[in-house]
Amino acid sequence: MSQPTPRCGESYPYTLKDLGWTEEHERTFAKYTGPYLPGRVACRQKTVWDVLIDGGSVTVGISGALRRLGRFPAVGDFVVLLHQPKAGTSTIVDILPRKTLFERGSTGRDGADQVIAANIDTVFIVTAAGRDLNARRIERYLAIARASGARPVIVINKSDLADDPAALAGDLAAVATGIPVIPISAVSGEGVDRLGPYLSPRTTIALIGSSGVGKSTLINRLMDRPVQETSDVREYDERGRHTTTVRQLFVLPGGALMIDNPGLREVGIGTTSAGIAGTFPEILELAEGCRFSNCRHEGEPGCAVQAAVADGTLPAARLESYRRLMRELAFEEEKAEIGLVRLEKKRWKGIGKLARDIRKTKGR
Ligand SMILES: Nc1nc2c(ncn2[C@@H]2O[C@H](COP(=O)(O)OP(=O)(O)OP(=O)(O)O)[C@@H](O)[C@H]2O)c(=O)[nH]1
Ligand SMILES: [Mg+2]
Repeated sequence: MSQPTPRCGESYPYTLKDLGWTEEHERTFAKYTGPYLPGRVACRQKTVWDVLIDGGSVTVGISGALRRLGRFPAVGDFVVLLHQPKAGTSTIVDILPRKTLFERGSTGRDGADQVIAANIDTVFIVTAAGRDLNARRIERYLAIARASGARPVIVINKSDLADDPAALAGDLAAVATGIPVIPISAVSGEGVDRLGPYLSPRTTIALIGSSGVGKSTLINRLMDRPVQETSDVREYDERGRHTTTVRQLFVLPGGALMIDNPGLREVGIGTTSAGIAGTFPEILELAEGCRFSNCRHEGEPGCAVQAAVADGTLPAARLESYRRLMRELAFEEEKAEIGLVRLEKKRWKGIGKLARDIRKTKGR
């Protein structure tokens, strides 16, 4: 192995099955005959990955081919390692097909860094009683969680700070139709047992939310020991200090796999409308009654959605939020299209150059 000691954490004496390895993975992996090992990515630090393997872990790099293709393994990925003990190296050479892919949308230029985690069953959208508890932010998180294919659960932490903890879930009732909303206190432990049904062995849960909401404090409580650093929020605006800087997967004592993430600064909506559709079901249902099938609910005649706002059935803030996310989606789609055109032009330039080089060689 290139570096036997994992950099992001401790050693992991787990079997592949404990890590969520299934028969389907086994079938996909069967084509690799030779010095190959399967594993699951627990942590990534810029150019090295901690990979959990049967009974241990290794810290490795990725093959040049994966790098050239821009295929960077994410935390939670099942990967194929080319294991060459004689040469003292082990390298990730492939990523097995992902069941779900959790991305934060296109907010930056480096697409690879937009991936939050892979193969997630459940996303705990963590917010906290106080300033972070904001319906618009939760709608946005719900849209990207739904787009990933994972099941979202809203966790309202710091219930011990609320004047009326029982009313916390009610604050999100309008935006979280059909989604479990669970108030807890990671510090006192109140309500944490209600997370139990989502923590079955071998299921993977990702924690997402703003910095300072208590994601790492929750991990420490569920691990029964301090595995992650935590730090106070700023008093004047209740914002966190971005204490966690790398994503990391932990195996909880009960056997569930949980990924702690750095606090998200911004969450883009990405280029898929599926998440938005699932987040605003009542608007989509109302839209069936609009006169025009392509109605954008922005003043068109015969708009059933705006009629619902006018008669008080639909809160105006909810429609505004839907419109904002749809506008963002249209912008992201346009950006992605421009990006594709550029890529295509670059490719044709490359092919043109290759053809000129061949002509030159032949002419000689
Ligand atoms: N009162 C109260 N404070 C909490 C609770 N959970 C966490 N905190 C405090 O909130 C602060 C931030 O907690 P962290 O766990 O570091 O927050 P985080 O979400 O991991 O933050 P980042 O790593 O920056 O993304 C710490 O001072 C915690 O002690 C809670 O249930 N109640
Ligand atoms: Mg943290």
